[in-house]
Amino acid sequence: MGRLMKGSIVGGLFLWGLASLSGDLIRAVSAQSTGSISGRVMISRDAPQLRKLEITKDKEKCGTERFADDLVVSADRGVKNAVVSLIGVKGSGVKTDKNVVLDQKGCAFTPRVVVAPAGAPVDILNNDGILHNVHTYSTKNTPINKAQPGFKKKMTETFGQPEIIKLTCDAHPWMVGWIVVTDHPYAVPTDGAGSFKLTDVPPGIHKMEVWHETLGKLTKEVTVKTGEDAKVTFELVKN
Ligand SMILES: [Cu+2]
Repeated sequence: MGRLMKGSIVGGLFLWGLASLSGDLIRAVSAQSTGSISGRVMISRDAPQLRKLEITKDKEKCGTERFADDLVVSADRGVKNAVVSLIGVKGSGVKTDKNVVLDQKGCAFTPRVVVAPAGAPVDILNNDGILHNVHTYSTKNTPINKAQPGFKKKMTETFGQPEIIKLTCDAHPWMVGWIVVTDHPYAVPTDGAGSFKLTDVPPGIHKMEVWHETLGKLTKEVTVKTGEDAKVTFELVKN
């Protein structure tokens, strides 16, 4: 190998090393210039008794015994499927390249609540192999009312305007879901423990909102500091 070639390989490796180092540095700096918010959404009193749903058809796919999942509460009062978001904040753009997936599984929307960036494709799946009929109730986005026969495994829809959209199935009256369309990346549903985490939040004082389909809304103010995780607990009142 000639000296020149050897030199250029070494030089190339050096430059590559420098480039990856600067990439790491940029990532580290941007992580350091933001903070995060984590916490839980709780209910003010013990969970109410589960309500039994009446399954009237397609029992081989839908099952015979189902309980309502409009209010799912953990043993220590954490509320699942609430959406925590920042309000009045402009993000650095929402990522619309990844499809949001909403399945119809065992005659239930799964997950029941999804967050969808405005303009992002939402794949509505039907793996039950039976007729579902997706029906949305929206005012800012054009409502959808479409039959999805068993053979149609996927329908892709987009929602351009921020809005909380209720979703039902006209074939199975107990099926309810929600698509929360946002124009910023700071929105997330709570998990089974009622926990949430918002990351890459710009430092400053932010107004936060939690929404839950049966417990309503609550707002709070939070101060986010660079490199720190602000803790917030919401307590939604169940009358
Ligand atoms: Cu259905």
